[in-house]
Amino acid sequence: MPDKFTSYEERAKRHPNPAAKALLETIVRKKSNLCVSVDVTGKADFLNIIDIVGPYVCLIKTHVDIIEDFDASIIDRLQELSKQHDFLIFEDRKFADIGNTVALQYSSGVHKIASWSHITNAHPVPGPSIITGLSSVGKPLGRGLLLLAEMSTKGSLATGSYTEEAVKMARAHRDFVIGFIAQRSMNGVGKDTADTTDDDFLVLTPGVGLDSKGDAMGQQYRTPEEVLRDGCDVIIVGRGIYGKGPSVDIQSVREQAERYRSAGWSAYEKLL
Ligand code: 6AU
Repeated sequence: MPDKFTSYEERAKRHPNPAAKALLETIVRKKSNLCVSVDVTGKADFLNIIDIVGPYVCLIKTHVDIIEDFDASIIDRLQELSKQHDFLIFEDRKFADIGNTVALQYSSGVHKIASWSHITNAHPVPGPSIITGLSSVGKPLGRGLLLLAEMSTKGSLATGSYTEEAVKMARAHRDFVIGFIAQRSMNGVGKDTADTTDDDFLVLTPGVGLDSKGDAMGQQYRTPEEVLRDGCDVIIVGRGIYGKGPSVDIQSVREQAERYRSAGWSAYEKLL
């Protein structure tokens, strides 16, 4: 895989995990490798933005714990929009605890993430037991997990041997771990040369912006072209699309969503 560029279409055909397969198929069907990160705190803005960007994305990323007026109807509507506009859902929960605790956080509580989120993510810091815990809940439901192998922030500690160990953990749990939050392709990372196993990890990449290089809190942005060239598969864009608030300009959100979709797709086509 690392030495040969493979299309999303070919990868969809052979991917064993249902969530990864569905994501790759959606990318192909909609010609979109764009995931919009909807980091707003009001229910109305949250659902409005998703309704507007829905046609342009393969995936919607949520942080449901930041919604001030959260109730179960938000999830019902999110699921309706997911069917109507044909996108998958990724709750960016960043689990980071022992297996037993993350299994409860994933299945239960106010948000019941596993029941509606096709994909979620976890920090590898506790070791493989975090995968065992999440997999006990998510695998029977056909869900997929991403490990945070790298981060987009200045001074991130997720580098070097930490990143390599994360990839090794994923390799040992391919049935449930579908890839990474990272800044480049993770195929082949941490492998000894004798190991010929063929990696096909999805890489979803935050820290993407066309007009800005970062924010005042350590975020760093690269362009869709730069991240695709480095082997990333999905671009995650938040404020680049809906601005920094407080109010949301719906017409501009639509234009930016199409602009980023088109930039992400042309960057991919250049690699084919
Ligand atoms: O485009 P932004 O900067 O408005 O939003 C980026 C989104 C935020 C972060 O919580 C998330 O991406 N993120 C992540 C994820 C997805 O796990 C990891 C990371 O290293 N950097 C990052 O920004 O919702």
